[in-house]
Amino acid sequence: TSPKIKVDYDQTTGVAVMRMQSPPVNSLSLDFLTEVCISLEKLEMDKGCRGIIITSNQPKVFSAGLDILEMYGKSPEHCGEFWKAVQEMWLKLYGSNMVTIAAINGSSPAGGCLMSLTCDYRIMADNPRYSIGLNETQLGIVAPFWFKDTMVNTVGHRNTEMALELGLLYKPAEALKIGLVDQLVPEDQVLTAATQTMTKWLAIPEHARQITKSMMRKPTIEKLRSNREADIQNFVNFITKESIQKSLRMYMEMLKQKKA
Ligand code: CO8
Repeated sequence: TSPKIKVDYDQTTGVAVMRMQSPPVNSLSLDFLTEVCISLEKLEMDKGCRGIIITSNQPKVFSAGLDILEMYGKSPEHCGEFWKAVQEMWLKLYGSNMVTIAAINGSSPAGGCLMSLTCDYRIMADNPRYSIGLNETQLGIVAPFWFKDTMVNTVGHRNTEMALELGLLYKPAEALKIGLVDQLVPEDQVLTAATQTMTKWLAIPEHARQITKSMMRKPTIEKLRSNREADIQNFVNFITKESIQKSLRMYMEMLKQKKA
């Protein structure tokens, strides 16, 4: 099978571009998450690598979020393994010492939004057809505490409360207004803008920046790190409930109908 992640690492700048290329919509399957983590580990081990830009090679979509098929009709064991991989990706990205920038060149619901929220900076294509947000409640599921925490750390309590309860997906202009993304640029300039921003961030004394990032994020990271097993158990109990499985099925049918 072809790689779901393509990494272009430029040794002269110390910047890697991570391109997600898992057709059709870069949904975060177990295989995909595993590949992301392996790519990140490789980059972390390379002492010369100082920054990562995450973007999509798929048209119109950054990432459709967690692969719903990994949570539907699967055994508790599988769900547990899947959830552990989701945790792992978040821990790696949110806790990364490197400068991370999301170049959001398409829609980014749920887990896709979470992925971009783990970055230090978010640049989105200014295309009103795209949207971003934690829309979990619309699927009848509940964003876990660490999804919520990451959102609160970015847009504050009130914006998060409203966004999460209503499962809001924001158009780029609205996302910019609440600080869910930091910058909008024309679609063909997302990567250029990300590269420019990266240069600015990498000009800051590295050690000071890293300690500061860690200081800001550590309490949120520790909260999950010290509760991983319970969080997995919680997810498995929730997602395998008959009523939740039914919600997921209805949501998938809705996605298909929208298409027809
Ligand atoms: N998982 C699996 N398959 C998906 C997903 C997904 N997340 N998203 C889309 N697909 C499938 C579609 O069903 C479709 O399949 P098929 O070709 O067989 O009909 C194919 O991908 C293409 O999708 P679309 O035709 O819809 O493509 P568009 O380009 O029109 O739209 C979107 C792209 C905007 C990404 C759209 O597909 C979409 O809105 N997808 C759903 C996104 C979503 O709601 N994801 C939520 C996932 S849940 C999550 O991430 C966090 C869960 C936290 C768990 C908490 C529990 C305790």
